Amino acid sequence: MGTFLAGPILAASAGCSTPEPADSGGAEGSPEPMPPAAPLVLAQVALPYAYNALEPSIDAQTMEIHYTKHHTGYVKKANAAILEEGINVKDEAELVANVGKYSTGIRNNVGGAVNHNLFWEVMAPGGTGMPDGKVLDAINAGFGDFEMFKTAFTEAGMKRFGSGWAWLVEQDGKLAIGSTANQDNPLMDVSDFKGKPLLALDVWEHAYYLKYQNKRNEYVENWWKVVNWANVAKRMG
Ligand code: MN3
Repeated sequence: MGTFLAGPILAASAGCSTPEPADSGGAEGSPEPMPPAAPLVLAQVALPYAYNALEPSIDAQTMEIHYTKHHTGYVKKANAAILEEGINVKDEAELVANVGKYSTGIRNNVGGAVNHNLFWEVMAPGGTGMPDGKVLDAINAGFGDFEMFKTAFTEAGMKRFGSGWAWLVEQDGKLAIGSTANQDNPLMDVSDFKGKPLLALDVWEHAYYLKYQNKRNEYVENWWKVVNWANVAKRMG
């Protein structure tokens, strides 16, 4: 019997080594209990570049700790909580969109897993220069020009008190800027800022403190140099 590998989502599957929960009785009142579906396993994306590849904007030590400790931790805790709480959803999108039905641990750790998967992919060594084409058109239409967009997005990151994220999202074909607290994501039912994420900036202190200490503004200013606009374009509908 061969190993079934459908892609990176299954690469981290813990299905074989994880014991079944003791109470596998299925839903109450089901006449014929279905065999339990394999639980959702969230994957941590491979970092698309080396830890030092975003220097000098983001230092190698911060990247390594951020990826291997913080992000890995969120993914592990999310997957443990999915099993522990017996969550039965068809995919990550369904879980994110209904996260309010579950525990705070699910909300925080699933958010941490998903948000960082996006964060790594919207950065690239040396950045990709200015956005162009449909991204620039949408930015100009939404915010006036690129500088005005940059100012508004930076402000969203700077004004987020404590830990959270700044976002560029698509809402009904238009772009919007906002921020969320903690690990909330604009696709979550519980988020007070909603939309389809195109660009994300982590403004938790763990994302910048080793290099920038309390100077979040310097971190954000240097982060613009590593934005992967090509990926933002891919994400746009
Ligand atoms: Mn982080």
